[in-house]
Amino acid sequence: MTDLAQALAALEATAQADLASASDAATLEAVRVRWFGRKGSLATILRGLGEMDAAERPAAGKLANEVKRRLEVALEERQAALVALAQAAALTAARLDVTLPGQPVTIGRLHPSTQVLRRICQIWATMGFQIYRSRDVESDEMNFELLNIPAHHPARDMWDTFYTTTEGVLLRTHTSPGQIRAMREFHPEPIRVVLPGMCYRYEQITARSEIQFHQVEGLAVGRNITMTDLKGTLISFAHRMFGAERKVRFRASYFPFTEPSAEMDVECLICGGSGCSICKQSGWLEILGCGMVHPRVLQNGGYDPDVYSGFAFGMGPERITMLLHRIDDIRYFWANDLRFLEQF
Ligand code: 2NL
Repeated sequence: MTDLAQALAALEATAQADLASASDAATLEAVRVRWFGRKGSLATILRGLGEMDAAERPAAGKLANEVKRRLEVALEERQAALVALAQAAALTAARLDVTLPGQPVTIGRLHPSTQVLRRICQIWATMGFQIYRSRDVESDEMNFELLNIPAHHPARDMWDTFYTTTEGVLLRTHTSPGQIRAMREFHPEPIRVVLPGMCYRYEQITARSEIQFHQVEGLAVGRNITMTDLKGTLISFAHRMFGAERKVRFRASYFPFTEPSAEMDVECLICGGSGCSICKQSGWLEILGCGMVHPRVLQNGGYDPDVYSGFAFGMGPERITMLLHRIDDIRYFWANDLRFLEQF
């Protein structure tokens, strides 16, 4: 009994010293296995109890269990202490000064073409034109045939149009095919729509022409719509877009899908009409193309040209953006250069 008590006291003292000196989780785990494991010293002693006299066994067992209990408590305390130490060390290592100023958040902005595109659509919306959206991938029939652009027309050349590998499928070269779709959807009701969207042309990229760009086209179809309606509506648009004081003029032009056709100029935004390099000394800037919808195109849209008439127009927001902001190279629009984009 005394031998056992001495052995237990010695074991406890050594084990406590071991626990106290374990300075990290791995060492502590090795200590735990050494003393508490199935082949550990405590287990060996507890197993020895079985061979004792029955009279001595209860007291010895109580003593051994007390030592075991104390050592278990000491192990748990040491584990908790090591976790706390590790946490404190991690916090010190990753010290954060919450009084430092924060990282400035860079706020994105709308692309200049998007800004102008939205302004244009906003004006048309207030004038009662409904925004209509249509697909970028079109059929040859919608993009050319139904718009009165016959097979031999130069615009249908391989070098002007992105054709896909599927026969008769292409990237729209203008938003007009969407107008055919709008007419076919709404006829025989009168319609007023604007169609904003991306267009594609397979051509040399230069300071003045890109292979993809936006277009905003508009269309009004109804009974008794005249060239006077076209002029009044477009003049009203120009005054809202560029200022009520700005002069406007129409010049005769040609488009396959309108007859008669015209182009609208506004007094130069830069020089006010006195002549400068932007307007090439003419005092005028070309803003859009327009005309009375060709009877064949009306027919293709489902409207009887003997009963219905309409006007249409098309403009390029990139070109208008360039004039408004004096941007001299259209390639900036797709260059993704923040020094350019951040100016708007
Ligand atoms: C331009 C000229 C124009 C149209 C587009 C159109 C559409 C249909 C019927 C008739 Cl469905 N016309 N669109 C008409 C005249 C001119 O655009 O220079 N755009 C940038």
